[in-house]
Amino acid sequence: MSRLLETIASSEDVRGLTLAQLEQLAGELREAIITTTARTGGHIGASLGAVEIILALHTVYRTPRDKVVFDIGHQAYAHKLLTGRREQFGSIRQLDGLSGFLKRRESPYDVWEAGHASTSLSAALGMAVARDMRQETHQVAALIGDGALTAGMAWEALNHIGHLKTRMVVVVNDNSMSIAANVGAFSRYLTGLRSAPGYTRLKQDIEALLEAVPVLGAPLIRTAEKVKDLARHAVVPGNVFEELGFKYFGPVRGHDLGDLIPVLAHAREFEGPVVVHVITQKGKGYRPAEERPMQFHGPGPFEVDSGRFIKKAGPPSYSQVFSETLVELAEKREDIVAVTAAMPDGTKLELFGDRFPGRLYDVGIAEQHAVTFAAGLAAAGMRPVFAVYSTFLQRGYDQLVHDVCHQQLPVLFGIDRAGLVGSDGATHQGVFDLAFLRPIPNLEIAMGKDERELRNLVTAALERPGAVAIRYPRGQGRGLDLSGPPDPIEWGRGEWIHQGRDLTLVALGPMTYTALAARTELEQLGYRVGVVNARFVKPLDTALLAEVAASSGALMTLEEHVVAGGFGAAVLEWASQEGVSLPIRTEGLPDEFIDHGPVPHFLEHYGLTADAIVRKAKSWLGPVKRRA
Ligand SMILES: Cc1ncc(C[n+]2csc(CCOP(=O)(O)OP(=O)(O)O)c2C)c(N)n1
Repeated sequence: MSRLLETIASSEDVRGLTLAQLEQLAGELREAIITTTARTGGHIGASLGAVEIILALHTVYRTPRDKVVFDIGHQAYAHKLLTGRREQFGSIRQLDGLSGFLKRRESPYDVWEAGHASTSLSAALGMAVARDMRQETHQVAALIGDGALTAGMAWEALNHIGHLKTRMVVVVNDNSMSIAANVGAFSRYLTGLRSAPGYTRLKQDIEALLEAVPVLGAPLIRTAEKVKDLARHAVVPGNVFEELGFKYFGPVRGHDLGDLIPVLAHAREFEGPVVVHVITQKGKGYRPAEERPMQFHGPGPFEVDSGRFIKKAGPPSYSQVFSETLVELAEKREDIVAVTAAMPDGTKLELFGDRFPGRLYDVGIAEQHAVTFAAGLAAAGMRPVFAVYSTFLQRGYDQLVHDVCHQQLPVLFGIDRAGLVGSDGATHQGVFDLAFLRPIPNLEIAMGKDERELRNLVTAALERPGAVAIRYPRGQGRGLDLSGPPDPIEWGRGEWIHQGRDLTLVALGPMTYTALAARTELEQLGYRVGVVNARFVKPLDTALLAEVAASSGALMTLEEHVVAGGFGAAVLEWASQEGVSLPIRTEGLPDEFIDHGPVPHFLEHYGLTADAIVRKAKSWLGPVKRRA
């Protein structure tokens, strides 16, 4: 049997294949996804689960003329392989390689870009409305997971689509999983639909149809009219989608192309909005991923044969230290409650949940709700802690301003993955949080230089009267000893580690260690260099800054965050208000979206390594002045 994948240059080539060939191609796609992600890491579980859906979509829809919008885009590896990117596929998530999500500049088949969940329905509706306004005829489909359907944004779109009755197809990829097991009443509802009578009848009708039409592909699509009858039988009385104004087809077996293709073909021709409810298995076709779907959601490299992760052993991550500190504190305080928005594993709050199962709430992919839910808990006397990736907190901004800070409620935000994140790239960089948090009254913001300070800060933050945001980076800490009780922290005070007459490096978070390394080199060259570990962005330690300004010739701020609105900007605001004439230079990230690639590469590229800081300091300060 000759291989097919190498013969597919675009989705056009998929449309001429028979059912047997499509099934063969599904196997080849899986093989490519498994062997590549084993080397690069990536979203293998979701991508394996969506292989047949993607094949069926490209068979039935005239992509890219018909628009297929992928929610998040982490499940779209088969789509990349089928749309002219097979040869570059090995570069996925690597520097200058293919993105791990969709990218409009990568391909005309990528009609929408996302890394955050639940945008697909709104975007697809926008495209469908634009089509209708221009009197065009193509179809628009959105592929959304059951996890992404837990977000309010998806429901805002369903509400609007049902109201407009716009012609479009919503394919719900239901694998009962978000990253962890999916949660919520709607997830339970979807599970209930699986055993509804519509499923069996739909299946029987499809089988009858297939007996009449043995060869799949184009001929079958032309028989889509015959499939129309299926719709009548597939309606489940009282189905929530039907009540909202959609036609509901399903549930459909999502790894059976013989089921998927005729149903999608019929949905394509339907005049109004349609939901096709597809049942899939995350990790399908690779046993370790089927058995451990959470670990195989987005792993690093692994051995294909054993499914063992190739992970460097090392110190605990910042996320783990954050969660373990909460456990430590919660042993003595019953008011501490933890909240996660579908990330119990990534944030490591699962450790908290293991110890206190009744005190961890997973709200689903619902960051806005998570923030206001936490505000409600705080208003009723609890001490809620919401651990959330910096990038996903962007979703909960109004709730942070209006519900938490305006009411002066003591919610602790653990801002995980603050800074550069690496291979997830532009949609996931945690580099904007200081800029959007700093202007909010009644919010204090801190970042420790290492995991020991993170622990100290978390402990102190839970004694504060109002809201606190503590940033910490992705990845492992420095392996510091965390035995013994946390050290007391003087709230609002930075740490003046070294004094220096020529220049003081004022660093935020782990950049303090970079500053210390730069100082060592600069001192060897004869410069007198001070180092401050800022610790607090708000309140800013202005007393310390004033002392530094009085004793140092220049000041350079360092942060892994965009310069605009960041920590350095806070220092500049203070300096201008106080009339400080000291030369100040702010070092951080530029005003651009930073793509995927190794964090050290970008630190080098943007001049945030010790060597780069030495170079900048030398050229800024000029030659060493000889002193008497
Ligand atoms: C707003 C937002 N919050 C959290 C995430 C992290 N995240 C990425 S994939 C995922 C699970 C998505 O589940 P589902 O939509 O069912 O797709 P599946 O992976 O199961 O195919 C989550 C929580 C995200 N991408 N966006």
